[in-house]
Amino acid sequence: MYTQSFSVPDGDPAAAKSRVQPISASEAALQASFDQRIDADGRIEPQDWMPEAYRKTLVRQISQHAHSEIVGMLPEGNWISRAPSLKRKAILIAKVQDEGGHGLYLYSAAETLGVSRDQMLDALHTGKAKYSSIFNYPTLTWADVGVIGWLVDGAAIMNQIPLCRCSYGPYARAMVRVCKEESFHQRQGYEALLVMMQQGTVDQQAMVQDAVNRWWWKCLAMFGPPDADSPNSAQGMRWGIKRISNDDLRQKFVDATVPQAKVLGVTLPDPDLKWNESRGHYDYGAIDWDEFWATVNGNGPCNKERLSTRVKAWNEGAWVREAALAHQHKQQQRQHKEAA
Ligand code: FAQ
Repeated sequence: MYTQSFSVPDGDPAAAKSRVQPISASEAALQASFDQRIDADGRIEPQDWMPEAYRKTLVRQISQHAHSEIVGMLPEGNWISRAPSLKRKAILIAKVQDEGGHGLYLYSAAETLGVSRDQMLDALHTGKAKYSSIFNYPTLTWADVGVIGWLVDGAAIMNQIPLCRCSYGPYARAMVRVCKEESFHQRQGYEALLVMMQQGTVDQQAMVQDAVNRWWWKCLAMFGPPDADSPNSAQGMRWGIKRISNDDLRQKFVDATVPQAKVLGVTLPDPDLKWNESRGHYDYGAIDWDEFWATVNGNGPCNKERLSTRVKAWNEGAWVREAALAHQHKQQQRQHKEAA
């Protein structure tokens, strides 16, 4: 159900060109060949010339995405020791581990743009870098773990499938594997909720509904500000980094999720949510953007806790990184000796 179209909205091909002004004849030629490749929906690879603004945009987006994956391990990681059965624990460990893996593919993709992992992590740990707003909310009950799988991973897949066709090769290729794994994450969450709703007690059903009430609006905000207030969208779409706008993805997510909520037997907490025959989509109510921006700017319920947990893990892992480097150094020395 999330393998929605990879289609790119039709647009004026001239408008698809970068607006960066060339500064010399040789740069003009490089810019022209870059534009041509973007217009032809081709891929840009690390060794290719690219405008500095394109590189910076990718570093920003890919590193934010990587940070989101590793900070995103924390809300669910809190439940590994409290999972209700061995089966649920095994699934949750695998899921949280996958998110760590996604972070690593994405840091590697960003490194191909000339930024180091230490620089990116330093930006995260000092609070300069953004990561997804959604991971600054608490996971109060076991039902939150199911709802994160169903709704948060569901929203993430909706946003990430178009990124498999992103113009930057290493990012696009990383996203193919990420999306396959996210699909399992979404399904395990939905299945865990289905068991609680269909075989659980009244209290368990109420717990699921409460979790849905708390996460629904936050998931809609995850897609980013409305298109009209999204400073990066126009250029990102011209460069083929973003393929579908924030609002269009949000709408796709609402349309895909309403029928799933019906099967599950939960109510989505929006009195304005109704099918609009003429639009062929569900209408939905107003998102609280003040609350979203407060969270993005560091004042959500768990921002401080998430960041301090990350910094603590980084500091406590210093000896592992040092030992791995020392081992690598020793092996290199041995290889040099053998080669001599
Ligand atoms: N949270 O102009 P736009 C996951 C910022 S992974 C925080 O629209 P853009 C897997 C935005 O950065 C979830 N900040 O920006 C998982 C920009 O600030 P800047 C992450 C946000 O880049 C599941 C400003 O607002 N996914 O969930 C958010 O064109 C379960 C203006 O916005 C990705 O990162 C937000 N929600 O579009 C893991 C996907 N939204 O940088 C564990 C890749 C916007 O100018 C458990 N990223 N901002 O200072 C993207 O697709 C895009 O970057 C958007 C934002 C759509 C997030």
